[in-house]
Amino acid sequence: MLTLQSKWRYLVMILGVQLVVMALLSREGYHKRVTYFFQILRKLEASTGPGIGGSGLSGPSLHNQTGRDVYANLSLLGKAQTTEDNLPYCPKKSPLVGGPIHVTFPSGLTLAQVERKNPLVVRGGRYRPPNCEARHRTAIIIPHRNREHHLKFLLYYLHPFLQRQQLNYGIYIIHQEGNYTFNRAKLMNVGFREAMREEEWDCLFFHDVDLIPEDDRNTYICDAHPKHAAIAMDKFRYKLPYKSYFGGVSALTPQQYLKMNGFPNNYWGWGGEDDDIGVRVSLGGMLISRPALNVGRYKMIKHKLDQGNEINPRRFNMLAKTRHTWKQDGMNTVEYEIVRREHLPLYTNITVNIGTEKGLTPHTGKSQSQTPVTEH
Ligand code: UD2
Ligand code: MN
Repeated sequence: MLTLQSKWRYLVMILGVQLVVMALLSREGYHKRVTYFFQILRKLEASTGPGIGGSGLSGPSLHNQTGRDVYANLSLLGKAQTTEDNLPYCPKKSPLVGGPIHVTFPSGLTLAQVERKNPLVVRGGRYRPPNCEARHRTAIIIPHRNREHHLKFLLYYLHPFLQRQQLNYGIYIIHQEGNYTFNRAKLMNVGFREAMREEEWDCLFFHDVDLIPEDDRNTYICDAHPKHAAIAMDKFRYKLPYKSYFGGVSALTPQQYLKMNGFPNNYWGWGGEDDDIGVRVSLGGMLISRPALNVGRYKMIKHKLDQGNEINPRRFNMLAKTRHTWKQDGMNTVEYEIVRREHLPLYTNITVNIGTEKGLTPHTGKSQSQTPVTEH
């Protein structure tokens, strides 16, 4: 038999359990409704813009990876402010950053369209957050020749990606003039000097033109040690190919870059220079820092070996000597001649004559990095 008091206790308990169950159910319903709402919103956005789909450019996805449109959230950036004084610092973690990005390569994309989709990017491919003072200044250095098609896609993806990270950034294309053998690492040395000439960047990203980041959380800022960002690429089945690998996309502060005497100037043609750079990191007394495997993801636009970038047969012999050569060859010896510097709407183009392995420039014979820069 229950006493009156225990009856009451029993009733109150039942009522409490009911209340908890109701609260849980309604919460789940709320979640469902919100998720459903966002699904509809995403579908609408995919069919009417502001994504590529909206520009009538929707193309087949190369891989069926889920993720959102790279221009999602861009409208939340705010309007440009007229007064730039006394802006508060941006939050340490940008509220605009999402997760995986859906990467496709539509056939009809033009640079003019990329420009229209990035109204806050100014001449030279520069940007700073309109409503807050950026905590980081990052320069992207891209070695380039005959890859305009890839460049267009990279710009399409990189601009909104960097804006969502609330960075003060600039994009530099270092374009090798002429048809002589390509030299990726030397172009990076040129990019370093020429970018630092323009602004006190606190981080430089050395970036292949054909690698598209696939996750918003891959933050384009520097670490305490040189960072290798492209650790998971589709071409290597999203795994690191080997432990000391340093190719594709890497990031160094100016101090780190100078500590290892920059990159080598003497790797002409394809291969080896990325491993040399990796060795320099440890010769400079530093370690390699990396993002998480699910974040440092990239898609490489498929391509063949370029004409003028044939495999360098001497790369293994050269690599064996890096520990003896790194102080004699690098940032302290780079010689080049600036041919053109253009502040274009989506990037700064620096066309450079880097000569051949026999030395600088058969045609002008000038001596180089000291040559006055031509402004256009
Ligand atoms: C790998 C590395 C790359 C580099 C190269 C060897 C990856 C993802 N990348 O790339 O970092 O170490 O091997 O040199 O594994 N480029 C031009 N025009 C040319 C040739 C090259 O613009 O005619 C530039 C462009 O930015 C390109 C980069 O140099 O992305 C590397 O050349 P690649 O893409 O032909 O070499 P790949 O994919 O084997
Ligand atoms: Mn490539």
